[in-house]
Amino acid sequence: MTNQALEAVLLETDFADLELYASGKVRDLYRVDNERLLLVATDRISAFDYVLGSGIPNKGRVLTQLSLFWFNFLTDIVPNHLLTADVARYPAHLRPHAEQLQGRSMLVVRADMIAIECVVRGYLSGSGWKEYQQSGKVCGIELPRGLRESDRLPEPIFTPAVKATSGHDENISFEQMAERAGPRLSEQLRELSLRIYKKAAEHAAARGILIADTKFEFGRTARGVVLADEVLTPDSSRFWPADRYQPGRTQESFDKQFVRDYLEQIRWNKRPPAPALPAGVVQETSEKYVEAYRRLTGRELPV
Ligand code: Q0T
Repeated sequence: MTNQALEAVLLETDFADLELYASGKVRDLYRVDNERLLLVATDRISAFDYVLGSGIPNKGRVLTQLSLFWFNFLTDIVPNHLLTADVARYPAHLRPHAEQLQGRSMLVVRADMIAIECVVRGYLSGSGWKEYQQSGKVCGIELPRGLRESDRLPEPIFTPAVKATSGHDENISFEQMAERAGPRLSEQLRELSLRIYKKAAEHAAARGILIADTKFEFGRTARGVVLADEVLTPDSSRFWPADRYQPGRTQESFDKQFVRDYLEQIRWNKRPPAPALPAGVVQETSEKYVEAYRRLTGRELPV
C-alpha cells in the first residue's frame, strides 16, 4: 500500500470568483486587484512541449517553495515581485481558497512585464548547442571552437529570447534586444541576469545540481525593475545531477528523466493527446522534485 491516494494533486484551478490574468502550461495567474496578482503553481507537468495526463504530487509546492528560497537568497542582488506567500495574510476574498493555495501560491505585485526572456547559459545545451553547431555562436556571441554538447562554457553567457508566434522561444542577439527594450534597460537586465545566475549556480553546484541554463522574467514597478515569475526552478531551468555529468552527450534531467524515458519507451509520437504516466513514474518523479528542493535549500519541503 502506498499513500499516494492521500496526496491531493492539483491539475486545474477553478476559482470561479477570480479573474484569470494569464496562464501557462503549469501555472495560473489571477487578478486580485489593480496592484496585485495571485500566482498559483499546479501539479501539472509538461514533457516534449505538452502537458501530460498525470499530475505530480508536490510539484506545485516545490516550484513555489524553491522560488521563495531563491527570492530570499537573491535579495542582495535584485528586488522581486513577492508580497507574501502566507495565505493568512492574503486579502479576505482569497481565504475561502486557503486550503488549495497554501504552499503553492504567491501574492505578487502587478508589474509591467518586459517582453524579453532573459536566459543565462553556463553550459552548451538545447537551442544553444544547436546554434553553436550551425554558426559557432549563440545569440551572436562567438564561442571557442571545438566545444561538445553539454560542455561548460568558459563564462556564463546572456542569451535573450522572445516568444515567437509559434509559442516557441526565438533567440535574439543583444543588439536586437536593445532595439526592443532600449540599450540601458537591456544592459541592466544582462548584468542582473548574469549576477543572479552566477550566485545561484555556484550554490547549486556545491549541492550536486548543475544549473545548465535558466530563464528570468523581469517587470517594472513603482520601485523599479523587479525579478518576477518563478525563479531557478526545474521548470524554468535545466537542472542536471552533477554526479552523472558527462559532456559530449545529452545530459539526464534531474527531475524529468523518468518521464522522458517512459515516453520514449512507449514510443509516444509527441503529438496530442499526451499520455498519462504509470503510478511508479509519477512517484519517482515526485521524489525527484522534493529531492531537488531538499538539496538546494538544505531543508525539508514544508508541509
Ligand atoms: C506578470 C504582471 O505567463 C506567465 O505566467 C503564467 C502564470 C508569465 N507572466 C507573468 C506576468 C507578473 C508575474 N509573474 C507580474 N508580477 N505582473 N504580469 C504575466 N505573465
